[in-house]
Amino acid sequence: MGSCNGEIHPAVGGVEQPFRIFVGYDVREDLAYEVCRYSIMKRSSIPVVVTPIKQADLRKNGVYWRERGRFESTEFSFSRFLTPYLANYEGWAMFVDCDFLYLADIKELRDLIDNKFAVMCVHHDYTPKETTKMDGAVQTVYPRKNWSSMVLYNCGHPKNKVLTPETVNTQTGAFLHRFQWLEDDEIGSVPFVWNFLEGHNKSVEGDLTTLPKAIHYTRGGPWFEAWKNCEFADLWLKEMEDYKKEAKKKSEGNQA
Ligand SMILES: [Mn+2]
Repeated sequence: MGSCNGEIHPAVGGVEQPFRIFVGYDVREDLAYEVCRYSIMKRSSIPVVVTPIKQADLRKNGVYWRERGRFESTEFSFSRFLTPYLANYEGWAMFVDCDFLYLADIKELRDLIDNKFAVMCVHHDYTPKETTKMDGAVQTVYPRKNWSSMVLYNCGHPKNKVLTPETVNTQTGAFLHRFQWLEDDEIGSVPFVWNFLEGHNKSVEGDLTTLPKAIHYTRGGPWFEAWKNCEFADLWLKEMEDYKKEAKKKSEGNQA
């Protein structure tokens, strides 16, 4: 990467600017959010700022006003597309669902960024087997399913100026989730291991390039009773224990 990195991740006053990560937040999945955030911070070798996208806050600030539809399985089904707006349409920022567990350094993903694209994500070819997900919300099937669950946004790209609060509040799910504001060649691809779908993607024995770098518990994760024995549940539960130990240490430190 070398010199071109300078433009993608500008240093201001000689200080590397943190990589901005917006995480979809749902009040029913607070612990999932905390563990996802913890898993990123713990392994990151670069400065990162993690910000939850909370619908209640967006409504209070007047940037989100659309009515919740029947097919929205989370609070961030649509608000995720505010990422370029929330990043002031500058530089690159990442959006990710809260039901991810990171197992690798986020720098590896950031280093895949290529300015010729407006967005970059895993190009899943995917039809889910379940008709319901998580706690009974209806599972819908559409092209580019799951592409929008982890997206690197080139927030300064002119095409992404379309993603104003007005657009995000009024456009259809198809328009937004299928990236219909973009041409196909403006949508870059990253390896599937960065959005490894639990219950769908598989690692190939002996092939290190197929080991997950970020597990996506898209059907529901161990923080839901019904999914406490899903694949990779042990990894998430271990991370949760580490997060809780760390949080306890911090709160004791604050009291001292
Ligand atoms: Mn998800």
